[in-house]
Amino acid sequence: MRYVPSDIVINSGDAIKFVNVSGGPHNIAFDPAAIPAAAQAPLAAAMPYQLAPLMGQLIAAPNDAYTITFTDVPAGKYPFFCSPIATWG
Ligand SMILES: [Cu+2]
Repeated sequence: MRYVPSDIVINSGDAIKFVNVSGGPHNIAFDPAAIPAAAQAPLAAAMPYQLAPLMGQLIAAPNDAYTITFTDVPAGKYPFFCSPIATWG
C-alpha cells in the first residue's frame, strides 16, 4: 500500500488527482497537527467531501479518484497518509 510517486512538487494552483489502483478503500488525509495554522483553511477549502478536518472522502473502488486543487495553499511540505490504513491497520 503506497502512493506512487510518494513525493511530488507542485506549483500553487496545481491539482493532484489521486487514483485508487487497488485494495481500497483509501483516501488522502493530512494530520492537522502537522499543517501550519495559516495553511489549514486554504487546504481545507481545496479538499471536497471531507470525512473530518483535512481527511478526504473514501475512494473505495479501483479507478475512483479524489482531486485536490492547491489554490491559495501556501508553499510548504504537506505530508499525507491514508486514514483507513492508518486506522484499520
Ligand atoms: Cu489506503
